[in-house]
Amino acid sequence: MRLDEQTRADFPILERIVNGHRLVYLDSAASSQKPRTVIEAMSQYYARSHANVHRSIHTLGEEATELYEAARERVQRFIGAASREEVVFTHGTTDGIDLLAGALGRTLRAGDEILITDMEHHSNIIPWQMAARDRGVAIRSVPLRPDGTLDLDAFERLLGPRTRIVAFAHVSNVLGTINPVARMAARARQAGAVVVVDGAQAAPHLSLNMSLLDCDYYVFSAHKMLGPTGIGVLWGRRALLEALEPARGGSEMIKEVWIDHARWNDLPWRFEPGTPPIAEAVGLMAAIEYLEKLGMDRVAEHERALARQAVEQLAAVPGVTVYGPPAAVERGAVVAFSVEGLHPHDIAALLDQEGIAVRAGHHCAQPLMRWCGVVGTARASFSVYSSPEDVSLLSHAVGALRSQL
Ligand code: 7TS
Repeated sequence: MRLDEQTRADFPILERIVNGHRLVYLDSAASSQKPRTVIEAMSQYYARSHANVHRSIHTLGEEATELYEAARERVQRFIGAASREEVVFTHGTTDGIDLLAGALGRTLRAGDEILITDMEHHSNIIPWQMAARDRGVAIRSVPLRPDGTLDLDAFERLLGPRTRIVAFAHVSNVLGTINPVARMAARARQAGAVVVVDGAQAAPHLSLNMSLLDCDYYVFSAHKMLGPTGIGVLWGRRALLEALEPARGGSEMIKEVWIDHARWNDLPWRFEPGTPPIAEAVGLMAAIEYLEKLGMDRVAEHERALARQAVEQLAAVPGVTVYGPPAAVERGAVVAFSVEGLHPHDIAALLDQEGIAVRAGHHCAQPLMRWCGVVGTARASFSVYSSPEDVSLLSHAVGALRSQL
């Protein structure tokens, strides 16, 4: 059975009728929909076990703490991390990069460089700009080749003795390009830089193993991988996390506090100040269980086939430009496109009339939009419940838009 046929009934929102049509949800890269098991796990948690974690010894406090830490272990196994101490809960990808930029930023000196790429989401640009600001630190960026892949020769040239941090996306949220993380990370680490990978668009779709990726830090969000909003994961190599001075403080991230100084708590809690997203951790655990039951290899294969179909069908519509690597190249579960003579927002608004949800705009990647030579694009993106019929409906609807012009 096809993956979408198996999963569709698990997602109550897909029963919705939008503007008189069956909902065709093609905006999973912005945020995926949630299976019933995730919704129920969170509701059960609130109905039965809620209390704050790591502070109360009463029964509910213990139960909530056990669930929260069980979620951490589930994440650890899902991403092939060496230990649970390496798994820090954040509020999402942006928050994870921001946490790192705040902490790593303190170690930067005038003349140091941060190397990013021209395909980054603003969440992997702005925190580094903030870390560089007022410190005399320069930001460099790896350009793209015409096919939408990174120019790896330029990457080699840009890597130098001053490069302290290299930060890049595993999968582009616009082009769908899958970057060679292990190869780039190995080179950057050889050059003495710390490697931060933005996995927001990879974690929902690819089988991950931190020991194979060879980077130092890896961040992602639960809400793009069938889980709830408000929680994300920062994975870091234990030795690096041990040495990293927290840049955010308060609450239970300490062991002992005096009026003028404090001793930090053990890993990973020293990076989790304040009451964490507990119900969200429970939801994320349910999302991972759901994905693991399907099998990440099967998920990747399903979404790859949909991306290929979308690239082929959309590119065949007259006046449509598809961005990113060609159909034959393995790519992530997003396909950005534009239609000659139509503003991306009009494309999205007209498709919405047919019940088809796509995102339009700059996708929080304005430098990349400049490279594409446009102010924005439309973008279709896929998840486990997306079907070949959804993609065909999209390409027919896009074709019809063109003929109405
Ligand atoms: N990095 C990448 C590559 C992303 O695609 C996104 C979100 C983020 C970081 C930020 O994630 P957040 O969970 O902290 O918001 N991308 C998109 C998108 O493509 N459309 O809407 C959000």
